[in-house]
This record gives sequence, structure tokens and C-alpha cells, in this order.
Amino acid sequence: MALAIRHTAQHVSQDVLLSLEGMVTPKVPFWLMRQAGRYLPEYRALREKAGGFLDLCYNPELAAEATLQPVRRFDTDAAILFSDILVLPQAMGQEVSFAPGEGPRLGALDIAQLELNLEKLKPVYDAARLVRAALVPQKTLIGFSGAPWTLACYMIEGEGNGSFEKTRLFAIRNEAAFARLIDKLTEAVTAHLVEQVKAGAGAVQLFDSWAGLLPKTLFMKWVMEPAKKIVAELRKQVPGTPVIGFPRGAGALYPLYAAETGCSGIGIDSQTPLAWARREMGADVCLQGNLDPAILCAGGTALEMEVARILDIARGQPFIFNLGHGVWKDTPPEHVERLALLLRGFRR
Ligand code: 1CP
Repeated sequence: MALAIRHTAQHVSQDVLLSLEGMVTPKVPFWLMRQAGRYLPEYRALREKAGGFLDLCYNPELAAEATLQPVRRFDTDAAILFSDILVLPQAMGQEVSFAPGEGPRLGALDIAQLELNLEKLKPVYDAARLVRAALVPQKTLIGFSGAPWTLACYMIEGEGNGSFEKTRLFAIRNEAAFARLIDKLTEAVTAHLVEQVKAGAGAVQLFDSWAGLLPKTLFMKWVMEPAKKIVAELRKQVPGTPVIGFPRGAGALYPLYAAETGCSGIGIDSQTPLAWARREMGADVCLQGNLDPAILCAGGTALEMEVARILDIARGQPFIFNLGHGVWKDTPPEHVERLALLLRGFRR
């Protein structure tokens, strides 16, 4: 029960944390992946002011403001720290840039030379401290990191192309070198998460956005094993930290991931049937998800019906409402307002 004691002592009944402990709160708490970002006019103005996307990430005051914008507008139960998964490869010495209107670009990768310089990430932790100080005690600050496999995809590929063929071949043909990369990343991810918790994050999410590209044997090596190590080591350093694992696209491997990693919560993608996930994973683990971002973007009756369907499944179980992947940039903010209204009006 160490977990429950820590939370009641440090956090005044945050519904997100209670749900991650396995409790069924009267309201279903919610936040959205990519709740900050370009679909919000106030974010676009802030980004303009900062210069580039990375300038925004490394400016504690502006990053804190970007984090708080959706919380203010939609009264979400959690703030997710405004940052990016690619600040970690950058702090390990690889070049990272974002050209306007394009995705990320990464420089040449030298695995032997990678070394985490935590000092470079100090502005990220400063932003977390500012957010925690500004949030009401009932709201949770969620820290995050990319998981080693997903980070390796960007680091080897040099860009995000959705299929990451170069990375998948490298992991098979150069297994020893790839294992060294994953080991370094496992350590760096853990250190990055520990610092975010120390700076005020009440829970952390591990984004393995490209987990679904791997067959089971490789999934076990590059997704499961690192996640297990990260959860165990994080809890050694900051006992009781709730971790939400998000192995997007894990499909039939979701239940094994939930059982073996020891995550407190599991992010379910939109393609995975929620009722199936609940049946297969038992009632202890908190599920999070899984509204299709396209349905949120479209709004209207499709949105109303899908939200009702998800809430019905979530009724008697620990559950955090979220999307199955990030908010699309063309999403009308009014659709998110409608979603927030539906969720606030729902009682179990
Ligand atoms: O302003 C802009 O134009 C930049 C757009 C943007 C934003 C708002 C990027 C570039 N990153 C972010 C913020 C971000 N990224 C957050 C902030 C908190 C929030 O959710 O509100 C988080 C948690 C991330 C995580 C992230 N970055 C992931 C994992 C989640 C996912 O979407 O699968 C990944 C894969 C990235 C890489 C990345 N950063 C940005 C883009 C466009 C991408 C995807 C690149 C690609 O593969 O196409």
C-alpha cells in the first residue's frame, strides 16, 4: 500500500492518480494526448513569440504557459508537460531540428558517442516546476518520455516516416549495436523521467508510438524489456511513481505488456476494442483511451455516440478518458469543448 500512502500524503485526491491506483472515481478523469498544440490559436500565438518549436520547448515560462493553455480552456484533469520526445536524443548529443511546417530532422548518429547531459534538459524540469506551482492541487502534472524503441526509430531514420524500414533492418542486421543504443536510451529515459517526477510530475507516460511495427520476438526485446527496466528502476529511485505505458499498435500483445511491465495505466490506441482490452487485462490496471482523433476532429453525432460508448464500457472500472493518439491539428477547439462538457456531465 506504499503507493496509496504516498499519493494521499502528497496529492489532494487527484482523480487521475486515484484511477492509476485502481480506484473507480465518481467522475471519469480526462486529458488528451497533444492537448497543447497547433489546433489552439493561443498556442499558435505563443509559438510565434518563441521563434521555433524547440525554442518554445526550452523556454520554461513559455513551455509552462503552453502546458497550461488547454487545462484552462477545457478544465482537463491533467496537464501534460509541453516538451517533445526528441529533446532526449538532443541532450545525448545528436543534432535535432524542426523546419517550419515539416517534421523533425536528426543529424548523423554515432552510438558510441551518445552521452546524456542532463544539464541541457534543466529548462524542461524548470517548466515542470512552474506548471506544478500554477496547477490547483486536484490536477495532475504528467511527465513523459519517448520509449527507447520509438526514440531509436527517429535517431536511426533521421526523420519520422511512419514505416521506419531502415531502423527495423538495422535492429535485425546489427543487433549488438542496436542493443547498445537501446541500453543507453533505457538509462537516459529513466534519468529523464526521474527528474520530471522530482520537479513535480505526479505520473509519467512512456510513449512507444511505433511499438506496433514489431513482430512479437522483436517486441519482447525492444519494447517489453526496456519498459520493464524503466518502470522498475524509476520506482527504485522514486518509489510509487505511477507509469502509464502506451505501446501504440501493440494489438494482441497489449495484455502481456500490461502484465509484464508493471505499469499502473495502459494507453489503448483507437484500433484496439476497449471491451476486449478490459477483458484481457483484468480489473486492476487502469485503462486510458481511446477515442479516435478523427472522430474528435469530425465532431457532431459521431462524437456524441462514440463518447457514450466508451463511457459505458468504462463505467465500473478504473479509467482515464483520452484519445487513442494525439489531437489532429485541424481539430476545431469547439469539438474539444463539447467533449469536455460531455465528460464533466457524466457520473458513474
Ligand atoms: O508547433 C509545432 O509545429 C510542433 C508540433 C509539435 C508539438 C505541439 C511537435 C513536433 N511536438 C509537440 C509536442 C509534443 N510532442 C507533446 C506535448 C504535450 C502534449 O501532448 O500536449 C508530446 C507529449 C509529444 C510527444 C511526441 N513527439 C511523440 C509521441 C506521441 C505521438 O504523437 O506518437 C512523437 C512521436 C513526437 C515526435 C514529433 N514531434 C513533433 C512532431 C510533428 C512529431 C512526429 C513526427 C512524425 O513521426 O511525423
